[in-house]
Amino acid sequence: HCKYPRTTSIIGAPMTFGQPFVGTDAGPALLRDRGLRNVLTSLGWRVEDLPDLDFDTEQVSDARDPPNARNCSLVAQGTSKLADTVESKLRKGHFPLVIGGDHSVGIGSLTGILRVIPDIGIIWVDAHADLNTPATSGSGNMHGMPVGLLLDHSEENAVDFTKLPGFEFLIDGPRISPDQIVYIGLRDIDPTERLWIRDYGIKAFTMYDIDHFGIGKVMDMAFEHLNKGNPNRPLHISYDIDAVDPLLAPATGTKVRGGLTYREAHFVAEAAAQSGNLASAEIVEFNPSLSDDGGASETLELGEQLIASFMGKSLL
Ligand code: 5AB
Ligand code: MN
Ligand code: MN
Ligand code: MN
Repeated sequence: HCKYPRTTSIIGAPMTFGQPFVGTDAGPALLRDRGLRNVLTSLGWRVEDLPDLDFDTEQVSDARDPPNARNCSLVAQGTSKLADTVESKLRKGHFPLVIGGDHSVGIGSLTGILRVIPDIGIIWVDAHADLNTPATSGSGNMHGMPVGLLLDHSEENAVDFTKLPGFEFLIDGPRISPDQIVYIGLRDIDPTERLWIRDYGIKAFTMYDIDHFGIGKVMDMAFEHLNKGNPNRPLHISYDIDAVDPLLAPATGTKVRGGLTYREAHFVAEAAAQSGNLASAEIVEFNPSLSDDGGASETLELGEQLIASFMGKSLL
């Protein structure tokens, strides 16, 4: 059903409000300056390089924003725009490539994708599960909630979106079923997240599993899970750069030691591309201001290379 050559739409989503640090808004511009467009064209893509979404706002956080969902009205405003953009690009047959921004942008990307492809299989590459809700989050930071907000919860865990100013668009929005997502690279999980991963039976490959089985076997098992019943199931990859070991990717806000090696990080991206089923992708959580210049450019260079890998660069 795809038209060749395929077109990818670069969607810059310079969101900072999902976490406390300024600087996560710099990702899209810096990756463009490095020559992202040429990386993609050299892989054979037609490229639509859109202007960054405008999340710049004079509006201060709504006074009704609850403390357990910080800056919720600003996150809602941005993610609602992003959802509409992703939806419209997918409807045109484009491949949305979302560049964050903090991981709260996942709320928008996933909502947009689910409106068009409700059955999308999701590969969530992250040190964290991002499965909190305002009721469970210890930090109130919404970059820890994209999966938690969109999951099709049991009644007792359901999120009350009427208490989250701006998020009315999620009240009747599409949801992720627990068997629709797999985690890769987890190593810092909050107590309720752990409980829910077990209770809902979400497929999760932690760093322990990667050490135990090797990344090749882990990705085989991830696809086996997602492709049960449909070998051609469309897939989305959400790549949080903090999945990678902080020695290789220091310019990010929530570093956790013991992450993916350089080759493991690439293997995950290459395997996603090799599946032939990738329909959209997102990479998030660069924060060049949280590292020295060397660390910042090293992290961005890695990000660019990972994008090349999941957009189809092969070694041979
Ligand atoms: B990230 C933590 N679970 O909820 C929380 O970087 C961290 O998008 C969230 O994965 C990390 O604040 C969010 C402790
Ligand atoms: Mn994340
Ligand atoms: Mn993370
Ligand atoms: Mn992070």
